[in-house]
Parts: sequence; C-alpha cells; structure tokens
Amino acid sequence: MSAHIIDGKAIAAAIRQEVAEGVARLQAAHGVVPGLTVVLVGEDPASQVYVRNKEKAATTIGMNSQVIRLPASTSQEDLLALIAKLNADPTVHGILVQLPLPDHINEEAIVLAVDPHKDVDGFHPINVGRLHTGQSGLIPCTPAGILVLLDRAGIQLKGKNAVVVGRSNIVGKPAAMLLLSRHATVTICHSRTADLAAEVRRGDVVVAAVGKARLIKGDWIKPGATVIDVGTNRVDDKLVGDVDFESASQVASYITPVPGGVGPMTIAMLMKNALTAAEAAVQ
Ligand code: L34
Repeated sequence: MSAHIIDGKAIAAAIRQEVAEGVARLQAAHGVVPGLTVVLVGEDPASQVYVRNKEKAATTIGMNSQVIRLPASTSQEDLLALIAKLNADPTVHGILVQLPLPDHINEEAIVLAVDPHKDVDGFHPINVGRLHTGQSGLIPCTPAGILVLLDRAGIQLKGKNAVVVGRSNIVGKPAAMLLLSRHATVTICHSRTADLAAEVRRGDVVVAAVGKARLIKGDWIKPGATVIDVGTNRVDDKLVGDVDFESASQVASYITPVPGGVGPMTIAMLMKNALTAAEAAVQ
C-alpha cells in the first residue's frame, strides 16, 4: 500500500488565489491595499529563504509587501522602537518578526510588543488566549495551514485520535488546540513522553513538529492514518521532515511531503491573516 500524498504546494496556490481575490475586493470596496511588513534580524540562511518566499507571495497577491532587514547586532531597544513605529502606521496591517531572533533579544518582549490586531503570526498572548477560548482571532500560520490541508484532503477529525508530537508555541500547542476545536481527541507528546512510538501508534492523525530528522518511523504509524510532517531539517544539503517518509508512506493513507507540504501552507496562511487584519481595520 502507498499513501496518497497531500499536495501542499497546490493547496497553497489555491489559497493564495482566494486571498488575491479578497485583496482585489477590499481595494475595490474600500480603496485599501493590505500592507504586510516582515522584519528579519540577522542572516540565518533558512530564515532568509522563508522571508524571501513571504515577500514574493505578498507581492504576487497584490499586497503592499515590505521586508525590513536588520543586522544581527540590532539591539532589542531598536527593534522595539521599530515595532512601535509599525504599530502606529495605518498602512501596515500585518507585522511579522521572523523567528528565531539573535540570542541577545528576548523573543517574548518582541511578541508582546506587536499590536494584537496586526499580529499576523497569532503569537501575542491576546490571540493565543482567543484561540484557547474559542473566540475568533489571528491563528498561527503553520497550524492554520495544517487544518486546511486536512480539510481539503477530506479528513474527518470528529472523534478521531490526533497525536501532536512537539509542544512549541509556534506549532504544537496551537495545532493541538485547533484539532480539539474540531472535536478530535488530542494527545500532545514531547521529549519526556515515556513511549513515543506507542502514543503515535494510537493516532488516526499524526502531526510531527519536533525538528528531528526522520524521527517517526513507518512502524509507529497506525495503518490508514493521516500523517502531517511539519519538520524542515537539513540533512546533507537535503530538506527532510520529522517523519521517515519512505517507511511511513507505506503504512499511512495520507501523508504530506517535505518539501511541498506544510511549508508552502505556512506562507499561504500568512497571506490570509494579512488580508483578515486589513479587512478588520476597515470595519
Ligand atoms: N515569526 N517565525 C515567525 N513566523 C513563522 O511562521 C515562522 N516560520 C517558522 C520559522 N520562523 C517563523 C516560518 O515561516 C517556519 N517557517 C517556514 C516557512 C516557510 C517554509 C518553511 C518554514 C517553506 O517555504 N518551506 C518549503 C521549503 C523551503 C526551502 O527550500 O527551505 C517547503 O516546501 O517546505
């Protein structure tokens, strides 16, 4: 048996097309062009690729796309001052500070500084709290993209066992909350989980977001399960996921590839969040 491959690239292109139509509608109705500003501090090679892809997507969709590139030596004070300026700028509807930040900058302070209305990452505690309490708000891009992949692949979640491997604020925790909101029974696993393979084996849906190349093996996967691989690990110049694709795709019924799975969805959902923030600003 061989799994159906969920085509994140194609689904992301469809989302970007829908967002482009929304951007055109907003401009026609209100004369407003969504403005997205991405801030990149330092020269992390992976971050540079992701930010370039974000910039390209926003421009192609017809947004006002701005990338502010700052040296790694930028002080926390200067970064906070920039965020205050962007918060006050009415042409900027979305602000994203690419993570990770250099060690001398406190990420929490930066996340807290972004106006929650412009927080297209959904990382501000206000938006985290809204997600946890089931109120509408900006939802982190990667988990939001995972739900779209599951929906467009026709995967039912109600009453299913969903196993999330990884408990980060960016992916694991919000992904678990979204799966819960769809009535899945959710298990969150992490580095201290006693028997990871046994937990993963119970999953009708497995979301792998730990950042360890090919950690999850085919014989951990319940036959017929859906596997969503969030990992983007570089091994010998090759990009590989947290799932051992070769073995897992023999057991699963649906699986996302790396690259071309969750990654492009993260960027598509960022576009969607930027449109949502701009729409809310004209209400
Ligand atoms: N603030 N920081 C903030 N927001 C985010 O949403 C992110 N993330 C993560 C890292 N830091 C962040 C991203 O943008 C991860 N991430 C991200 C974005 C895009 C891709 C992967 C991770 C992506 O486009 N991946 C492609 C391969 C690109 C390549 O060649 O490296 C893929 O097909 O998976």
